[in-house]
Amino acid sequence: MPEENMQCFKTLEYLKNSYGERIHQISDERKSGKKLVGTFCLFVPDEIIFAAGADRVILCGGKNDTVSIAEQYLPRNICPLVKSSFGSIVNDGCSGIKSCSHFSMVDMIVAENTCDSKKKMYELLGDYVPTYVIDLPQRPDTPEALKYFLSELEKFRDAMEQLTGNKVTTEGLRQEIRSSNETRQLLHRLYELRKRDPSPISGADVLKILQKQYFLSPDKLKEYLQMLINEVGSVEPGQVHKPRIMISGCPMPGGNTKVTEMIESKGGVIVTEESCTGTRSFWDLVDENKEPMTALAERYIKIPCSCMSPNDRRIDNILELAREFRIDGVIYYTLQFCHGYNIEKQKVQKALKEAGIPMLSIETDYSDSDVEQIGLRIDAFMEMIS
Ligand code: BJ8
Repeated sequence: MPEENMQCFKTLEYLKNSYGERIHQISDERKSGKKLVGTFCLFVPDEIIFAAGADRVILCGGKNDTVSIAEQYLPRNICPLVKSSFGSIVNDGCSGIKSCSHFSMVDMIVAENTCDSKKKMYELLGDYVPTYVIDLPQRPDTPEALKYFLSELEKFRDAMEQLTGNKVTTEGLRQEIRSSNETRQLLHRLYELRKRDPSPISGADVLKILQKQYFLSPDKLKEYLQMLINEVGSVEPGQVHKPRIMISGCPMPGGNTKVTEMIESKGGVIVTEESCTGTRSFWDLVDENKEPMTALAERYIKIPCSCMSPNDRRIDNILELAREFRIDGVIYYTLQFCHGYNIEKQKVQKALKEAGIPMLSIETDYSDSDVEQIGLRIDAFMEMIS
């Protein structure tokens, strides 16, 4: 956050320069025959990809400049995340817009059946990159759903074995589960520090590392997280209370920092995010005592994405986070044309009202056209909750 009395963390400076290093690592890996998998969603278990000896990068687009490329192929009225992602992949450079190098390096996309826009985008992406789709059951609380999801993960494991030529062993999966749980625990420690009042780190700074969570290698991510925790943990306790904000709703992939920065430039501090670039990505651990494939299926099917129905688990999580992080107000953040999160807003609003927690709803895209109008609404909200 570009605010006086906020710390500058060295870790985030190093993180800023991590892109080139990671690209070198990936190209060296590819030269030695290692496969690279691209993903778009939390429902794809990293553990299976790594246990097969492949690497992975996230392909979700958060930049506005590739949206116009996608609009040559896709309808305008779909969410900017899908358009930006698609635009980055199909961009042939003729438009003069440069896509990040990793979009052109993946050997296979591993997709999932979540929202309609993504499902249909994956059908088109198959023309550009081999695309494997995990079929996700969307009524997660039934025993049949778990059984079906487990069978889908088994098929996915087989597909990874075929791609890499490596066998996924039970021991390999156990090791990857332990490793991913270590990352989740580090993120819990970082979020524990955000419970202080005032928070020793801004939401904009936490977002920088969360946007790289599925881009960096797991080892590098752990190294950065540990460094950041050390730095944040040694910040002197501050005195000035700022309105404590929770963001809830759509993810904010790399390149998209608009609303986060606006909230914090208006005097609030984001202390937690109920989002896939937030707690949804790490809150639950995988049970290390169970048979690994079953444990993965049980953990991943519970992710409270709005593509699930019913999705009451999400409301419970929001209320729990609001209590734990002593939230003064929630900013409900949706991307335009994201029907799932837009419709679920009604239930979230009702639950927060009953709990006496104020909420402001912001629906936006990746452009700057609405910055002034959103700024005025955030100003009024801050005044109300201060
Ligand atoms: S688990 S939130 S990463 S699907 S914003 S593309 S939902 S129309 S990103 Fe997501 Fe997985 Fe769910 Fe998380 Fe569709 Fe909405 Fe666009 Fe979205």
